[in-house]
Amino acid sequence: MSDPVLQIPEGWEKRAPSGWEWQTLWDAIENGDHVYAKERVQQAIDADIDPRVILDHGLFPGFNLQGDRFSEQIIFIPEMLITARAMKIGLALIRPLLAARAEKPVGTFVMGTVLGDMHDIGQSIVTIMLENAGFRVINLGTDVHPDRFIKTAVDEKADLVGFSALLSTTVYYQKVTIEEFQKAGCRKNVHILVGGAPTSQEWASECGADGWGKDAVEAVKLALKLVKDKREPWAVAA
Ligand code: B12
Repeated sequence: MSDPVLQIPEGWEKRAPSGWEWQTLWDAIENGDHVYAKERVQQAIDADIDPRVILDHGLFPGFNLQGDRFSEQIIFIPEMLITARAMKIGLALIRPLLAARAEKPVGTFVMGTVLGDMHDIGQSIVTIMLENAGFRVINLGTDVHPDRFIKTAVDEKADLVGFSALLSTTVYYQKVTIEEFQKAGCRKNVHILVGGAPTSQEWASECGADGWGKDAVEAVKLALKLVKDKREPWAVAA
């Protein structure tokens, strides 16, 4: 069990909306108890709590706490993985609720984490927010080879493509993947966004992306702006 050095900061109780018992959900995520986390998220949904509130106030506190412990090497991969699994089960329950708010698709977005990188919590959140804003999102998951990004973008006639990377060793594949789009002759058909903790606006410009999203909110703003600026249409198959 994790060292109690790091705790959920005081004040979370005051920030979280009252009238619902959040602590048990924080604990379930922190301890990676995915069965109980799922039950509590479902109970929050059944209590008509806004899914964004469940994400921000229910899922993040326990996840961020474990994330900080992982960074401080107080816990290691196995503990972090079970917390990530509980987080993802919670995300999966709220995802359709947020997507259902959207009316008609504003564009098609292909999202994935680049080659060699297994981190997918951040890009899953961006996906949920994009769906909430009306995008049809095809999420390719993690460790995505450039060819797969290209094939999916072509097949789905994507308007935008997003590459997530969390490791300083894998951000390089954002650049490589953009170069592969160029070589395949389809860079002109899509807007490309990059994101993930080690990225920046400076990096986005350097690697030839059309934009960088610091977080999910920025990513959505940028995607909504770019989708209005049409790229060259995809060729229609004969
Ligand atoms: C969870 C986690 C894991 C989990 C991943 C589980 C999963 N399913 O994702 C596990 C345990 C598997 C893991 C493994 C490893 N990890 Co790790 N991991 C983390 C941790 C704790 C949290 C990452 C996260 O989910 N953050 C929360 C999300 C919400 O934030 P985010 O991803 O940045 O996303 C936001 C934005 O960046 C943006 N965004 C994200 N993607 C995109 C995409 C687009 C297009 C846009 C526009 C925006 C956008 O929007 C998101 C939402 O706001 C971080 C440390 C930390 N505290 O951040 C380390 C961290 C990223 N891991 C790290 C390391 C070193 C590893 C390992 C190499 C460890 C090891 N020794 O094996 C392995 C690598 C495995 C691999 N090949 O990928 C280092 C990376 C250091 C570096 N700079 O390279 C970190 C920083 C920890 C540390 N300080 O040492 N990890």
